[in-house]
Parts: sequence; C-alpha cells; structure tokens
Amino acid sequence: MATRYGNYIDGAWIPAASGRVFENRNPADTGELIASFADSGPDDVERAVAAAKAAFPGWKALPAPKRGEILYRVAELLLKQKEQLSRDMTREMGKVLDETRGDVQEAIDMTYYMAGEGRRQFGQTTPSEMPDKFQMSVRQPVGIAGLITPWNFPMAIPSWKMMPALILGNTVVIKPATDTPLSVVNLVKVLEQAGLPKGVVNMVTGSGSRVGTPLMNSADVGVVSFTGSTEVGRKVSEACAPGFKHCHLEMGGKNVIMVMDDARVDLAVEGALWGGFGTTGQRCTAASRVVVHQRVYAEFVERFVAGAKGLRVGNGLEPKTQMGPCVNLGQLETVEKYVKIGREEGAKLLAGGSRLTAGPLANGYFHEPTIFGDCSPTMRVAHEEIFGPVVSVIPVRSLEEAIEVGNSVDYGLSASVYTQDINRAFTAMREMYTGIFYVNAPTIGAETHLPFGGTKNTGNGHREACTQALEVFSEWKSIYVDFSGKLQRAQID
Ligand code: UN1
Repeated sequence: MATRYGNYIDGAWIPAASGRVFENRNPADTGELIASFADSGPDDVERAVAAAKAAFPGWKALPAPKRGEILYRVAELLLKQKEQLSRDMTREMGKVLDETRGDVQEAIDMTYYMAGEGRRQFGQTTPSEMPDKFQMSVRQPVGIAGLITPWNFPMAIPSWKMMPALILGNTVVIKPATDTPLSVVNLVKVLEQAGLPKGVVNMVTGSGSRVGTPLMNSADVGVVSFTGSTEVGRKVSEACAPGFKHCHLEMGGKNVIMVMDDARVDLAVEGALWGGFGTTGQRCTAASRVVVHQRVYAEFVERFVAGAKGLRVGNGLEPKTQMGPCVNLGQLETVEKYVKIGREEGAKLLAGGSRLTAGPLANGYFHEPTIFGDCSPTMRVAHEEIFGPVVSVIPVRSLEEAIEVGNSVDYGLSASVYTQDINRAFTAMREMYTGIFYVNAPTIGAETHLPFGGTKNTGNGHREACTQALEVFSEWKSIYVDFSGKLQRAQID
C-alpha cells in the first residue's frame, strides 16, 4: 500500500473533500510509486483559506522576534533532516542528490535569513517639518498569502515564499506542484514539529485549475506569489488585477553565457556544462544559450560537445550520476519537440538529440544532453524557453554583438560573461538587462541574501530572497506622532 498524504488544514492532515487522490511517481523509474496525495478542489481551498483567516489575528499579534524563534527552529530541524529530505526530493523530482541537498540547503538558508528578519524588518524614521513631531514607517502584514510553487526547486522555492510571508505576520495557503508534493509535505511536517500554531500554514495539493485558480481568485487572499511559466503567470496577474491583490511572479528565462575571445575556455566550458545541464536544464536560471566569440568558437564547441557527451545520465540517487531525468513525460516531449524544431530550422545538432531508453533508463523520462551549434539568434531553439537539457550555441564577432544577442530575447533573468578583461566584464554587466549577472561563472547558483528575479517576461518587478522579498508580503504604514499639544497644520503654518 502506498503512503497516502492528505491536505494540511488548520493543523490537521485531512483527505480532500471529494476523497479523491492522485499518484506521484519517480521520474527516473515510473514503476516506483512515491505516494498518493489529495486531489483537492475549490471546497478544500475554501476550508484552507478559512483556517488561514482565523489564524491571522493571533499570528499577527505574536511579536516578530517570537515568530522568528519558530522559524529558527524550523531551520534547525531542516538541517537535521537534510539527508532524508534530499533523498525524498530526488525520488520525486529526479535531480541528482548533490543538487537536492543544495535545494534543501537553500530552504535552510532562507529560513535562517528570515528568522533574523524577526529582529529587523527595519522601517524609517525621518525628521518632521514641524517641531515636536515624530515620524516613522513600519511594515504591516497583508493578511493571507496564496503561494503557488513549482516542481524544479520543490523545497527551496516554497521556503522563499513562505518564510518572508510568515515572518511579517501573514498566514499562508500553499499549493505545491503536482509533480513534487512530497517535499512540501515534508516542509509542512517540519513546521508542525517546530510548533507553528495551527492554521498559520495550510497546504492543499492538487491541480492548477482546481486548486491554484480558486486560491488566486479567493477574495480573502491578499497576496499571491507564483513561480512557473510566463503563460500561467499572465493568468495569475489577470486574476489579481481586479481586486488589486499584491502579486509576485517569477516566470521564464532564456539565460545566456557570453564567452569572449580572451576567456579561459576551460572554465567557460565547465560553466556551460553546469549551467546548461545542471538540474537537467530545468532551472529558470539555466544557461540555455551560449554566445561565443568566433575566435574561440571552434575550441569552445569541441570541448563543450566532448563534455556533454561524457555526462553520466541516470537515477539521481546513484552517486556517479551527473544528470537525472526530465520531471515528467510532458517535459520530455517538449524537449523532443524542440529537438525536431532545431533540426528543421537548420541548427547543427552537435551532441545528443534523443531520448535514452537503454537498460535501467527504460522506465524513466531520460534525454541526452543536447547541443545545437551554429545557431542564429532568431531560431526558436535559441530564443524560446525549453526547460530541458538543450543548449544552443551562437557565434558572434564582438562583445557588442554578444550583448545585443544576449538581450534579444523576451526574458531577463540571468546572464554571464567569461572574460579576463575587467572593462569588458563591467560593460557587459551594465548593458545586460537582466535581474542577475555573473562574471566568470555560469548563470545559475544565486544565493539567498541577494534579490532574485528578472526583467521583461521573467518577472513583474518584484524580487524574492534578501529583504526585497518582504515587499510583496507587506504594506507600509507611515506614522506621525504630534506631541506639541496643539494643532500643527502641515505645509500651512
Ligand atoms: C529557479 O530555477 O527557479 O540560482 C531557481 C539558481 C538557484 C535557484 C534557481 N539558486 O540557479
């Protein structure tokens, strides 16, 4: 019998109102059932929102440093359970164990960071225009936060959203991705162990249409934070607009590594392999384009192709595996679709290009690390997000052309330049219209204490992580205290 997990509502684990469940299988071996989860609907969302609403006044009233103490305990417990949490995550999502350890570590880092915000949440004090008057600004929570989280960072991204929401005094309803509910169940269990009061965090599992949509449409939800595709992000934005809900969106990317002719090519190749094929290319920050100066193009491509062909693809739990499967059949089929498109539009297939089905890979969603060379920037493989192990290499003649090509996509999450010339590095840094920029490092690997997010179709102006994460989950209140004992009329007396 598979383990069956319910929703977590008002501090209790309960089945969906309909009694329905859905199964979650290991993408490296679909014969392995991870567990079954509540296949919830609007009724379950309504219950969860009601629980979050009832818990809000008490949680808001708890002093922020006390909320921080609970988060601190959460971080300690996550650290203790890191290995098991990582193994569970590899089984349900597929990425290799080193990377799932990194994912859990990001959750730990974010939780410690936001626990610290329990003693900061700095506002401002400013001088008044008038005598005997004091003024300051403070943050206040919005109310109920609806969080809709993706499968590629199954614990990190839920924590990026949940921890800032909680430390500010909001209560939460979270809908995990249907491919990775176990990692959110595990996170919620840790919250429970840490003594989080009931109703403060509620989790409802199920589909986007039956859980995500009613959650973002609920009149009681004051802020929605979503990570996923640009297409769905636009719908979230539209759902939030009529009621002026706060809305944070973190969406697609088509990130670029730019390799200049003075670059250390060995380092750039390592960076492109990690940036392009880490997490099987399924990161918003993945380096799915590499723009290479023509003087080092041949050398770079030769080494990059050799590196990609040498990557060991397999079950992420095996220590020798370097790249796991795609998360589900849909993603694998998208990868196959783009391989076909690339071939048709004349990109040169230099490595990979096929599904992997031999031996132990037969029951998983595996695909070869794939490289297209001699791409022009307008080819679909070179400017649409694929979210899989496919990298397009584009030759250029100068830094200026690299920047132009780099900026020519609809997304703006992350970019990087490999060069030994500090002037070129700073020029590229200034000119790339992205939220994240790297010098002599790949496009992935952001840390939790700098803002995370992007421009154009990647985001809607908000950032996660760092203190910027507090913005969407709070409202500022400006406070004026007049202790003059008389009426002072601003801008008039
Ligand atoms: C994502 O893919 O949505 O910077 C997040 C990185 C990771 C987070 C990626 N720390 O690659």
